[in-house]
Amino acid sequence: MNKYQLPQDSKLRSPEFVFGVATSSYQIEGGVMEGGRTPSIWDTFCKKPGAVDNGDSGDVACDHYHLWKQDIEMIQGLGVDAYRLSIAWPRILPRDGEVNPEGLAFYEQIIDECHARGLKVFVTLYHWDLPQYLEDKGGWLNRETAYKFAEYADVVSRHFGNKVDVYTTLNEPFVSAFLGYRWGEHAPGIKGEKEGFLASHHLMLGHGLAMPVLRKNAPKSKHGVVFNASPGYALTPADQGAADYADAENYQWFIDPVLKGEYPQLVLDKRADVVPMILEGDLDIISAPVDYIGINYYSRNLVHFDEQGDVKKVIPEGAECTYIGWEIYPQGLRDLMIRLNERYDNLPPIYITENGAAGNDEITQNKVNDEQRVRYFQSHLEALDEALKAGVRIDGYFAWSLMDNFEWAFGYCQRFGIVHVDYNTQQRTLKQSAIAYRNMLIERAEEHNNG
Ligand code: IFM
Repeated sequence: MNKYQLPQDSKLRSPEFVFGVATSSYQIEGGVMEGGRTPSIWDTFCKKPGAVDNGDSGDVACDHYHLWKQDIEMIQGLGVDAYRLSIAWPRILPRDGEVNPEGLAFYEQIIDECHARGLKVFVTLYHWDLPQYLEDKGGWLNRETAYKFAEYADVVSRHFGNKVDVYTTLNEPFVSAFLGYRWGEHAPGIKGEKEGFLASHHLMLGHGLAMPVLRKNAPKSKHGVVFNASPGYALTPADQGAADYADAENYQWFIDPVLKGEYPQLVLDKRADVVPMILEGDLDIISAPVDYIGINYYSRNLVHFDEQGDVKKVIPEGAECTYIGWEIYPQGLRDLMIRLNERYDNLPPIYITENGAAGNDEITQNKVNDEQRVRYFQSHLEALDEALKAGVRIDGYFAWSLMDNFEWAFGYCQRFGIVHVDYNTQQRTLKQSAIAYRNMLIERAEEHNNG
């Protein structure tokens, strides 16, 4: 297939629907010692023996720090409407309270270049690269970090103001809190049930504190937050409770405080032993109105109760998985959208801020035939169309990722890009999945040009 097919009557064909590509700072930039940047928790974590596959780190990554201009030209060439990137906090505030003009200038040139090329800019403030100096004071286990985050949001949004089309406070607080502070698989590598839940509350508090700051400094931009979400499914009818609990911990724990001003009762009851103390007023802060929520969708959670009554995830026998081992389940995207629409009376518009597949892609004669990823995108766009037809308001879709990059604890062996990166030469090559995206977008543009 050399072009994704969109159904004839689909809202995905409308020029208002935003198609984009996404990246994050630590995963692509490199230049970790340049431009006045100081270490983040990921620089520290990568140095821990065994923490990251193959001992990889983001030291060089895709060298986007130097190649940003050609990368933006490439993004424009894909025909997308928008680019979603993140800002590295330790580039902006390399030391507590010290603003780094060089860091601001680095992102400003990117934003300006995007606009000059007709691309909207979606900026995430926190995609996991917490300054190490804040981790040294307890990181997200320290309530003070939430206030530091609001200060950082103030510095960025005072500088860029309405120039950023869409601001995102946090990317995937589930992952920051639970992989970082509960299961120890991500930076800073802390393991503890109480710690994970405490970090989650402080992250959400940071989001809530940042919202009025962003609105004041950038009144014309849109503001929101991005969640990862994998809908739960019961392995057998007797496991429905497990699926409900999986939903509660996986995404309701993070979305409910924002949209309902409360934490889900299922988690409060089951995890009463570890749920943190929530101070009076916190939930009012966290539930400040948002203009949109972003959803990152990759797969589902098929679950059952084990003999101890714990919720366990399984991959059904024979299911097709991507290279990273995640089941391909496009129907989950449609179901998730419908579940969110049913659960929240005040659901704001949704952006699918990430969706994509990992591969072990090889390049032959300058071509990358990533046919599984092509099928992945095609089937997920169809699922999205079904959700739109079921009445869910979805305003945009971003492929994860623009290019192969540092896939956290997996290092560079998991390739999520629609563009292949040769890490020896930094050569970028459009994979078949990128060509199909571009061709679909060209067709869509022609349709509009022809009225
Ligand atoms: O690479 C990550 C990204 O940083 C956040 N969402 C999931 C992606 C794939 O694991």
